[in-house]
Amino acid sequence: MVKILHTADLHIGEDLFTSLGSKAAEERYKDILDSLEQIKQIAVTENVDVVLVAGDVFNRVLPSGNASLHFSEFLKFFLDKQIHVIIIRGNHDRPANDSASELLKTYRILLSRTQENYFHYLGKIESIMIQTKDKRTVGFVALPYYPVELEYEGVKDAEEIFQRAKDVQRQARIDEIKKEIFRRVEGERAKIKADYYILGAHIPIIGSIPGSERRFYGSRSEITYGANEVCRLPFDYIALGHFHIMQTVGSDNCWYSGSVFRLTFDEPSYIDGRRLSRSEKGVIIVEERNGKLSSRITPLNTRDMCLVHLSLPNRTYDTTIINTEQILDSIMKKCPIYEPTKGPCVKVEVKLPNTMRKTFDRYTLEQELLKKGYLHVKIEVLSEETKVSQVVSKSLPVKEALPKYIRSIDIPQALKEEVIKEALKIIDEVMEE
Ligand SMILES: [Mn+2]
Repeated sequence: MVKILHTADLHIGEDLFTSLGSKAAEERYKDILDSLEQIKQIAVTENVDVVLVAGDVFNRVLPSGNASLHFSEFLKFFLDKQIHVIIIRGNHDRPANDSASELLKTYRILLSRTQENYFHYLGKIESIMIQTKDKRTVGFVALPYYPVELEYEGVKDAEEIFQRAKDVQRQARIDEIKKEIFRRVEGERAKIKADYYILGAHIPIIGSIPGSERRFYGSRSEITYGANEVCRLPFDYIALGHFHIMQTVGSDNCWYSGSVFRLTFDEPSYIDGRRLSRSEKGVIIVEERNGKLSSRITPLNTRDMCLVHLSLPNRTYDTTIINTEQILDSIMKKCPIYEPTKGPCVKVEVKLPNTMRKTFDRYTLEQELLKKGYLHVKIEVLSEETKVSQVVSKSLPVKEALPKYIRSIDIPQALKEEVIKEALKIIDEVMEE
């Protein structure tokens, strides 16, 4: 029997929480350790052969001593039990230049001969084969995150003059790179003779859900992939990393395991009291069943994060005294506290009439919510009268679009012309470089 635990995006690091108060920051860092602990237990209970981390072990290339220590302990736990650990390089693991060495590469040096056999850090398109406890063989091919700079080589000279030509050329260049990437992946796959084949990839796939509600439609700054390009590759299972929402892509054996805890309000557990089953956290167990690999989710218990929208109209509330109790009630309904020891983080967006803005006591509300047991409170006040201006047109040159946009926003007329003048000056300066 073959059993693999697929996880990704551990993002171990305190630096994620620097904007929080010290107590909340400490608790949030413990959330990461708590998830790592749960993963260890799942691996033991399920008796897995391999723990596959599909990229982004640390939150930054140079992790803190703490982050490094805690990952080392996590790693040692598996290696000592002769469980293979395979790590694919993610964008957060990648040093700024290729001559620099990432910390993950250096771990090998410290391992004993036995541990060494179970630690596999794959930083390029490469492959390894492992043998499971009952002598089945599994071939793993790595497709790490590919750096942005690759795309721009060779298109720089054309950049300023022919916008369209640039896009075409750029796309052609990316297509070429991708063709080469797939050629190498399939080459590595063909090199191995095994019972099963698994691809581990840290890549953005178009059409999947990165974190927030909307889908990912591509980006100009990185190599993106189509689900059909990746999931059709000849593998029994494709273990994806990079996007933080757990989801299948393209087919049943092509999964993003998602992050192991909620990093930001972009992956909320509740929106206005509605539980988002989509952003549940977990790891994926891939196992052999009836001669093929199938997958199932094992949940991780993580701290809740909620998004709450409040609208406070004039007539319900006195303009000078805001009924804090009433607001608290409504927030607590929209962001329930189920485990007092694991108080949720809550982001409250309050829509207020302009007349109430000055009297709205954000500080007291925050303090009251903390007293109720929330770990971290973020309050954003929006004025009801604020007009949201539309960005004019995608096809308009920036020097025309910007003045048009500035003229459409709600600021004094005299100021507008001033702002436009400054903006155009900056654009000219930037474009000269
Ligand atoms: Mn990533």
